[in-house]
Amino acid sequence: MPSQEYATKHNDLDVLIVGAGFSGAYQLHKLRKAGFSAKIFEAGSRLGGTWYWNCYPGARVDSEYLVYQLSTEEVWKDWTWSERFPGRDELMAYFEHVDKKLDLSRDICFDTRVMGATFDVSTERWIVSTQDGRTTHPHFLILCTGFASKPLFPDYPGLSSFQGVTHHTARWPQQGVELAGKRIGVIGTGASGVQVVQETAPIVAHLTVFQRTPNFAIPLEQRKLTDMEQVKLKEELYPIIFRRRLQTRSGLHYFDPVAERSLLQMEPDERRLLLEDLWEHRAIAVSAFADVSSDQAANDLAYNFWRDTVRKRLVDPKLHERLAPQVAPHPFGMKRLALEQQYYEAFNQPNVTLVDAKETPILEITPRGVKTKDGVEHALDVLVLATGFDSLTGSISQIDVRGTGDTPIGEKWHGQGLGTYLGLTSAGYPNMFFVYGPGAAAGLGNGPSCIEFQCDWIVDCLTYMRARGYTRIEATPDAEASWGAHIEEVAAAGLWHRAKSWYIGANVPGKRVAPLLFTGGLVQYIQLCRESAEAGYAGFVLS
Ligand code: N01
Repeated sequence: MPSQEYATKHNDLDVLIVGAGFSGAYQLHKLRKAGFSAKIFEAGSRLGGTWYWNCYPGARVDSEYLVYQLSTEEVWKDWTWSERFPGRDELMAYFEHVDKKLDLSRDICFDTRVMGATFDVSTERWIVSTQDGRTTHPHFLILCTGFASKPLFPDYPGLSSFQGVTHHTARWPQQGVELAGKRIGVIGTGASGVQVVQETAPIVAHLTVFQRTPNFAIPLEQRKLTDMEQVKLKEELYPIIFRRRLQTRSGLHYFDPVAERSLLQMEPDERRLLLEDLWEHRAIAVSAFADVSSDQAANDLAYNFWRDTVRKRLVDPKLHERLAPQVAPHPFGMKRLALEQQYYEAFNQPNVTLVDAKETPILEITPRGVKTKDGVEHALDVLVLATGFDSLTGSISQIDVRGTGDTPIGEKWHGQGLGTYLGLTSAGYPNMFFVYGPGAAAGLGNGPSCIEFQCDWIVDCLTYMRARGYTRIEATPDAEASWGAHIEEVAAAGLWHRAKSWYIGANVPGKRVAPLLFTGGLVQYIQLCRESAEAGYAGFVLS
């Protein structure tokens, strides 16, 4: 059926996309190219998704520019990066470039927060409502809400009584906050906290870092890029790099040479030499050995090497046990390893205090600052909440999404456990897809690799339906149950359950604890999604 006719017959809009980050932008572009009418509703005021919201000091991507971009030639052919790991401002400029090249904004409603979506069985359309009172009836709903769009706020008593300035890193004011010469407190030492600490330590009067669990941070290995090297890469390698992204476990452009090797079975001397060499050239690979994520003894070896290396950077021996403890509080790599630049050196500065919030927990926030259990009141001007997100499911369940059974999707997931099929859909919620969310190979590797695959899969699926006159698609409960069991089974082979991470929902008080993503890697994920499509969308009912 020609696309115009399809759109007319089924009234108004084919697809409403929620969210204008990497996934929303790419999804809109590919849907329009395939002849579907599509719009994006975006709560923020500019294109960029997570990069719009996370404008805190020091925000920077930890995936290399070569893979952390769209594979669309119109976009990359005349865009030049300045750093290997671009900062937030450069990423926002990149999104402006994407917008200009793909002419996206004409189909995006900014400052439009979607509050609810209900599937109308009689029309087979979604009724989508926004905060400003608008209602839209798309045939398909695609939630490009990412894994981290619902910030997690701590519930300390007195939080609102603080008379200084308080902001969550993911709700940092777009105009910035004056920090130079002030007394700053940072709660949380995940990737966001690490970046705030290393960025602000050199400029503030005093920095107090409230750390509950140490981050096992790894050097970022930043460097400036030249225009020439990018010209050469574009001429010779870019298309190969984008193809390669889908052939590797983490969506990167290289096969990790140590991914097939056992750290445990190596001779001690050989192990030591290899770890030192990796640390020098690509430190993150210390966590990439085949057995580090699945065997505690191998994991301990990687951790011990990391611990001893980091300790050498800390001047005060009292910091050793706090930042790089003798015994790891959780397995290495089972909470996301932040990539750092001079993070540990910040703690050597006289104006930086590390508060161990396990030993002396935060009791309350007072009008003057933060009070800890030892009776100390840490006086502050600015309090930074780097406390993370209700990740993966929270991005979707913060919207009141109801399918055929009138159950909000958050209630379904809280009550019955994570129900997704292929990390793309959920049974009982027809004509709805989500990208880079729960149940997918999201969050463990390079974002745009998984995102582009999922968005292309969805466009292919809608094209298939259009060609055959199908108007409704829904995952079967059986397929969903098998996918859920598979996710659990794959995760159980690793050490994931031994860390209180957002990968398993353990970072949110009261959240059901279970694997929230597919830990088998991108290649396997792609294969399983393709198998369903090639079998005429096995696991779905089409009508
Ligand atoms: O959040 P997190 P994040 N009292 O959940 C602590 C991506 N990202 O925003 O570990 C005291 O990792 C909590 O302590 P604990 C990346 O995928 C990427 O930093 O639970 N502390 C932890 O230290 C990342 O993994 C980039 O004991 C509290 C911290 O807050 C994901 O986003 C940059 C607390 C939260 O860490 C999330 O990172 C930034 C409480 N009540 C983010 N509640 C890059 O690309 C929580 N904490 C570089």
